[in-house]
Amino acid sequence: MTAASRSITRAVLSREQAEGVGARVRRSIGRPELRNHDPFLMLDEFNVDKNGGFPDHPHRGFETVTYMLEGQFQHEDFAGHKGTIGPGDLQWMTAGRGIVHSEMPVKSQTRAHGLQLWINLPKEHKMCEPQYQELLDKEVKRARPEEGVEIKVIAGQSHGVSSQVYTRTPTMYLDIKMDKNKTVVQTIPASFTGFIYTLKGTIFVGDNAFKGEAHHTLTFSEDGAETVKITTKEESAHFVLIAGEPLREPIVQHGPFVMNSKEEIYSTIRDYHSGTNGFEHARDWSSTIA
Ligand code: FJE
Ligand code: FE
Repeated sequence: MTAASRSITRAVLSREQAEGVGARVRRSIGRPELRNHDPFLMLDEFNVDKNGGFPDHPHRGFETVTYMLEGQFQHEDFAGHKGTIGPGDLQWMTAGRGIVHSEMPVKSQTRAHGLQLWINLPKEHKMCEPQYQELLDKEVKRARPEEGVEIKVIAGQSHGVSSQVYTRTPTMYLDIKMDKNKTVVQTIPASFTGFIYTLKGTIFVGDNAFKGEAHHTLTFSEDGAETVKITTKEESAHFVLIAGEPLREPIVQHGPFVMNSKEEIYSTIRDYHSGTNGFEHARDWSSTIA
């Protein structure tokens, strides 16, 4: 007997909205209907032309995972860390106690398209040293459970393939491409919450084949089922499956600062403005790419 699949509890369409400077995002997690899908704070599918971007801004208390689909993005932070990521590459940034950075498309490009996920950090990691884990497309391992199904294992495990990314909040992040008329059954830890965000095509999820079209967030039931079954019919599909262990801690968010209490937010704003407790480099810094 095969175990029951997680089912879909809701489907929410993400329409484009303005964000950053001249950027457009389809917000998945983080929109009013999908606030704080613990441990996830935000998922944006971004489209930025060469004149837009996300110039100098801070973060504290969580991680940002930037995954490029098309075009090139450059980043530069207040400690001199910089780089460029292209199609299929990813940057897993642990902001911890503090990062100030700029995230901008490479100017010669016409458009940069990708996903940015915000993962909350547990209390004991919120003030950790910042860390970057950068992976090029060719370094991300693939699972191929059958012909016509390709699973890029960005975080966690799929069909015997494990990601090398270190997660402080246990997270599964899979980029899945399926030809038409395929089925994949993915194992998910019973305690994880999760969702699918669809990029292209139409998929059918769970034992009752819930239909999900492009640019929708499909949230998983929290019933302890340890698999999710996904099928394609007449169309091929491309989507991401994201799941994680809920932290079950208080969340107090003030824009790019996410802490456990109001007092911690007040001290974060003080630290940012006075350049203390991790924001020392913020004192006279401005990026060269913004
Ligand atoms: C922002 C704080 C932020 N979506 N998608 C406040 F951190 C941001 C921000 C982003 C962002 C960056 C990328 Cl590369 C992709 C994103 C929000 O940097 F827009 C606001 N308003
Ligand atoms: Fe940022």
